[in-house]
Amino acid sequence: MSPSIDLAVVIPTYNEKDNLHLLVKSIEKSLEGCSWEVIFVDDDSPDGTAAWVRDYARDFPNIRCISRIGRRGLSSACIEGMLSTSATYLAVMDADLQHDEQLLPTMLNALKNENFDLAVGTRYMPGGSVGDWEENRLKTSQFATALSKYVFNITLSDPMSGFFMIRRDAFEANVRKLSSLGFKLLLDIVISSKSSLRVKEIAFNFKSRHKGESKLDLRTAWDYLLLLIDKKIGNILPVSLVSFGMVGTLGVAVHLMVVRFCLTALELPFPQSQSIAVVIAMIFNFFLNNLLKYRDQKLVGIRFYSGLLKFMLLCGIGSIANVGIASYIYQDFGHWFVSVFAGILVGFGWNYGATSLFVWQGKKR
Ligand SMILES: Nc1nc2c(ncn2[C@@H]2O[C@H](COP(=O)(O)OP(=O)(O)OP(=O)(O)O)[C@@H](O)[C@H]2O)c(=O)[nH]1
Ligand SMILES: [Mg+2]
Repeated sequence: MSPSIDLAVVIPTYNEKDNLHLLVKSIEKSLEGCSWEVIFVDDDSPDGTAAWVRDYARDFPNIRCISRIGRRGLSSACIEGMLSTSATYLAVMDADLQHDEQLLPTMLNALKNENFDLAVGTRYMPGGSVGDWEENRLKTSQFATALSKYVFNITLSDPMSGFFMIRRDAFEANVRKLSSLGFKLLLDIVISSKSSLRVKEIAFNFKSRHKGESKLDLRTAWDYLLLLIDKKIGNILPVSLVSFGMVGTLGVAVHLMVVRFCLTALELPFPQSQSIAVVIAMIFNFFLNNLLKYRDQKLVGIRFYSGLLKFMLLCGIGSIANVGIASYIYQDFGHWFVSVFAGILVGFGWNYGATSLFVWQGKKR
């Protein structure tokens, strides 16, 4: 019988193939003498990350890959990796060699022998640093950190860290409370556990990404905001509804501002003002939707303009369907509220389904 595994290192990947050889070799070296496995959780990277791992795993059975098709998200990937192992201790780290794998034994020792539940690699303690970050990124990270500390009263110095190790029983006790949205799994765990975990913070220097591209973008910031909202009021309102409401409210605000501007500043008649507002609100909506896609799913260059055209045509059909259905129901039942609501429902259903299928060809969340 093979000995049980002590430590599983879960590594989420999206287009990280060129970092993996060095990463695996560095982990092997730093965990010499421990019983461990590495689980890559890959979201169908176009660069062939998963195939690389499977190839490598033929000779090294303690390396394996979970391939998720049609799915995206760092936190949910890590959670699936963590749930797939029987190891007693679960570490999470990035694939791009920014985290210091030499700290893994220290973290393991803190959980095994010092009675801690969670060991966190922190950049914001003496001895740690964020490396060569630009001023802007540093300020954004500090702001996001301060926001989560303020809203949730967190004492951890670096709740945004993506480098940590947790006992599996502590993880399992909280896993059903996790939001699993976006990038910040540690924050999700800490808030969900209501600070009941004994935490050891260990300073480390965040290195520069070795190879490949960063996946940080506006979508990451949006997901972060949704995570905070979900953790605060998720038990009252589903976060997807809040997010839809926020985007919708912005669209309506733009629409109203344009109508007002056309009526008062340009002194156009109402039908023209309303038509201009419909077109501008549509363009705004397209822009916002595109901005909130994952970096590799955004439409750029010529595809941006052809996407915009498709979006407007499809939403035009949605509007016709909206008016058609509403008028049809109104004729038969004569109830204006039900008719309007049915029209909106059909129009929205069409717009959402058709644009995600035909504009962004979005299979992935
Ligand atoms: N499975 C999966 N992994 C992801 C996803 N997005 C990012 N990752 C991985 O999560 C880790 C962190 O992503 P990074 O882009 O390095 O984020 P970061 O370290 O905050 O940003 P940089 O400093 O710019 O590298 C990397 O190993 C990515 O490959 C995703 O949607 N799915
Ligand atoms: Mg990185």
